[in-house]
Amino acid sequence: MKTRAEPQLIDFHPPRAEMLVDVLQGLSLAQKELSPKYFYDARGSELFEEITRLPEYYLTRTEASIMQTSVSEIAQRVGPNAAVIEFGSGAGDKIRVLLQHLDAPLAFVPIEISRDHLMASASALAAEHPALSVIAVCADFTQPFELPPISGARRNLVFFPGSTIGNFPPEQAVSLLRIMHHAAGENGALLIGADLIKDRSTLEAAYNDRLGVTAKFNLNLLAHINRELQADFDLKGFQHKAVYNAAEQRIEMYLVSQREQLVHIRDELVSFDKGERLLTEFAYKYDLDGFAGLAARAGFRVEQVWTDSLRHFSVQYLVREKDHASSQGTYGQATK
Ligand code: AVJ
Repeated sequence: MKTRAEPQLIDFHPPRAEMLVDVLQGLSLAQKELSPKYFYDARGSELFEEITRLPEYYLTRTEASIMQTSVSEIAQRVGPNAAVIEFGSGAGDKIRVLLQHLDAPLAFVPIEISRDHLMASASALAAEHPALSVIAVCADFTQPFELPPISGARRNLVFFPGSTIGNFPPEQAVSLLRIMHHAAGENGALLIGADLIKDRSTLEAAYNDRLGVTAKFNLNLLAHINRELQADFDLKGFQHKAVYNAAEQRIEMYLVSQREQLVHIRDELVSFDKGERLLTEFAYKYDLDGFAGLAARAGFRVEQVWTDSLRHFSVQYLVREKDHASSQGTYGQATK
């Protein structure tokens, strides 16, 4: 007999046709590109979990330690009876420490494109917190989607950890922050992880690990496209490359074509020159002023910043600026 209600699922999972159009569009640009959101099939999610445990990849563990030491202060700021809305909840590990410390949270709304991850983590959290109403939303959060109505919460807290904001160039980042500003609602707040600018060698090592897990993660994008769109990328024909572009304050990840080659994607042919670079990901790095500037453009004011002793990473508490134009303005797509 079932003793507990399963979490409610609201499904906006994008159809495969959308991925095909998006992939072909990216490959038709002079600088060919693929969206980093396609990294995360089942294998890609597994490889990312492996990345987070690498000695060079300081981001996840630094953020986790900041959360551990600051969670009481964060809970104090949030106050009682909050609804927590997590963008890109993944396997659902990051929310635990927060939910354990918040004062009687009312609802948890994870938004995640991988339905398997979403349902597994939503069910587990519902079981751990019987009083919490868990509403799982399967969606690509860079596209417009409707949040379910959450009644009775004193405040919405949007949670966006991991420096995933760094995947988006400034204009798109502001659009995404506006979507979160809207989701936070009146009196709402955003708790966000942002990776900080540091020396090149630390940054580049984090994206060029010795074991080659990041290389596998990058190449798996092609395997995902092969499977999902019946394409024939030769994974041995491309090599992983990650460099820090200091002028743009971002890591750039590429797959470099090892020879002249043709790739079929359904009825389309895409050609690569030898040495041609296919862009797969940006990971922007911030200084505190620069990030506050981005936040301000989306109607947020930075209320508190927590960092580690090396100032490698930041967790920031942003509140909605009263009467900011963007609360009524556009909060459309974060990508193209
Ligand atoms: C999950 C987007 C924050 O940019 O550091 C890790 C993804 N890419 N290694 C990042 C990633 C290569 C990660 N984010």
